Amino acid sequence: MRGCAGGIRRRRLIVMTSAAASPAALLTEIDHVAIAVNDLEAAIAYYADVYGATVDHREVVESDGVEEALLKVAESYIQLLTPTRPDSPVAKYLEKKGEGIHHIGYRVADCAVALESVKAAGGKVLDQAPRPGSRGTTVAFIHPKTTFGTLVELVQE
Ligand code: CMX
Ligand code: CO
Repeated sequence: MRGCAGGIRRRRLIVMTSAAASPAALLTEIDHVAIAVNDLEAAIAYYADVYGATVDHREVVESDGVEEALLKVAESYIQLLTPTRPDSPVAKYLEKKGEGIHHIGYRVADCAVALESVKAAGGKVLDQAPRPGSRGTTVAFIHPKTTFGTLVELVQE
């Protein structure tokens, strides 16, 4: 059997990778996709009625001025978020942009290590050091202006 048909030479594609220069893979899983909503109960009911997604955890995080409902999807969560006070970051977001995706939470093995890596790369961090998040996690936020427009939360379980 001939390797090349009709005189067309088969070219071997050489895929260049930069594995040697890359840092260790810091993001291990999607922890949650956070959605800002005006009416938490209505959003919970929508996800239950339409997708059969039920609430796994609820919490008021006073330090962030939010109430959340976490709906489990496989090993990740949908984090429905609503503000508890007018100066909440989520209140500002709803006022300016309306309901929608507020941030992505990436699971990391060690939040401090991941945060230092972001800082070393010149990222604008919103937390200089890891801090408590909901459900007993340790978190740190990265400003959307240095992450191609998406607010990023590093989440260590
Ligand atoms: N996603 C993408 N862009 C966003 C954004 C978001 N969630 N929130 C604000 N922005 C944009 C604004 O549209 C604005 O852009 P333009 O300048 O182009 O108009 C810019 O970022 C504003 O930046 P800023 O003035 O520095 O900041 P704000 O006062 O708007 O606050 C932010 C934004 C991200 C700094 C603030 O929300 C914050 O500190 N968030 C981290 C904490 C948090 O979000 N807690 C709630 C969730 C808690 C949880 O998940 O448990
Ligand atoms: Co979050």
